[in-house]
Amino acid sequence: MELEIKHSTAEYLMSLEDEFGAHNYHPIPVVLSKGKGVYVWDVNGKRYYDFLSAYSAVNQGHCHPRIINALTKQAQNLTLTSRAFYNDQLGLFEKRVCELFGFDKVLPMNSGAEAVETSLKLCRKWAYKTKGIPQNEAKIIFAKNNFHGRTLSIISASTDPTATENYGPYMPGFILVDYNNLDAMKTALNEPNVAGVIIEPIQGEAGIVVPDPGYLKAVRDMCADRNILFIADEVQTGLARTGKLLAICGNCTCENKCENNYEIKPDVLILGKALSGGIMPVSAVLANNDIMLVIEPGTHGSTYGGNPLACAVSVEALNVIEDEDLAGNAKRLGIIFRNKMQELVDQSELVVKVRGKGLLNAIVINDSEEGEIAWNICVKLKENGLLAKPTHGNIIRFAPPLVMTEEQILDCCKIISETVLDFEASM
Ligand code: IF1
Repeated sequence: MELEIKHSTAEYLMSLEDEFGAHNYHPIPVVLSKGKGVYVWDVNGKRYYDFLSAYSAVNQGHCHPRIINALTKQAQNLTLTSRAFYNDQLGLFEKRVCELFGFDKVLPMNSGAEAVETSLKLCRKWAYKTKGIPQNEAKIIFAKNNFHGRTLSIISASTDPTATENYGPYMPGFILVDYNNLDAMKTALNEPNVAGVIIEPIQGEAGIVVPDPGYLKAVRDMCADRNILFIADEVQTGLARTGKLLAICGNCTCENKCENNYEIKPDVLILGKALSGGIMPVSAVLANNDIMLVIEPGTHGSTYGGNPLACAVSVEALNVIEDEDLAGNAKRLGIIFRNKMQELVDQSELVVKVRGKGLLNAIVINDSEEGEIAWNICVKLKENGLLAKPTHGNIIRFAPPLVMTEEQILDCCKIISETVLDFEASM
């Protein structure tokens, strides 16, 4: 009995990670053992609102029953074949994804970073085979303060020292421009041999940075005018998170032109995270035939990419997004959330700004770059039953599962406001 209790204690489990795990994260001190919908429970049975959603991978809520059923049903039959053979789930997934997002073809991968890498390889190959850029001269434009993943190529375009230090030498052929600056983008687009632009419709890790209305559409149009690929990284912003199926919209099937329907259709679309509802790594790159078909058999792939288990899970994860109108719910609750946070901004000296779209939001704390105050507020939020984590020091990201109810979001706003104001009073 003694040993059993020991093995389940939070302290013991955290000590195991410290002793046996690489120290590549600094988690909030809570040990989770169960998740359901908008809630997670720690090993002591305490319940929390999950306001991070595994960085927007759990849009459908933890352990959604329909997606778990799809997982367990497929897991009884066939989980992995490799792409050396066909399987009876991949084509169904590809059809579903292409018709939902309006593209001719999809290339399935696993992590978001793998999908981003795939899009960069696709862009370069298209540049050489179709656009006619001289071999090894293709340039791809990234926004400063971007986050597209952790591979050596991707961090070669990062401006975040913590992501890049001591990882050189770096991948050549990348140009960096200020985000949300059309003049800077135009100058870069006029450079020779530019093949593509890869951009987050809202910069997540940078602190939920929403560009000015018209910016994305203007970049998209400048790319089209110059035969340069516009690559949208919707790994975090996609799949209903920002109140629409895609943050750049453009693929909206709804009649009403919502106020931020940018009417943008990217040349290449990157999806990940909630593409599986938080069950397993599933990512995808979508493009039309004139771009996707530059990749020929044997020139790109992955052991698990397009595995039948991932395909069955992903189809149901997409069905849930549509059937439960998660985009509409995110849009509606996001407005309520930002209004409540604006009330907190008005009351507090600590909170200087709220920003975001749908249920991808953040508050900016009047704090040092290190973000000690933001971190301590998150520890207090944890004690008060809500889990969130600062991004980039003084910014606290709030991204709950999109299955939240109005009652729950109001309860969370109350927890956040009371926690911040109590913390402020104690300073
Ligand atoms: C970590 C950040 C978020 C992403 C976008 C591609 C990827 C991500 C826009 C790569 C991944 C994750 C990675 C995770 C924390 C989280 C994150 F803080 F790192 F930046 F969400 F903002 N494009 N984002 O946001 O997808 O390979 O991870 O599946 O690395 O700590 P992945």
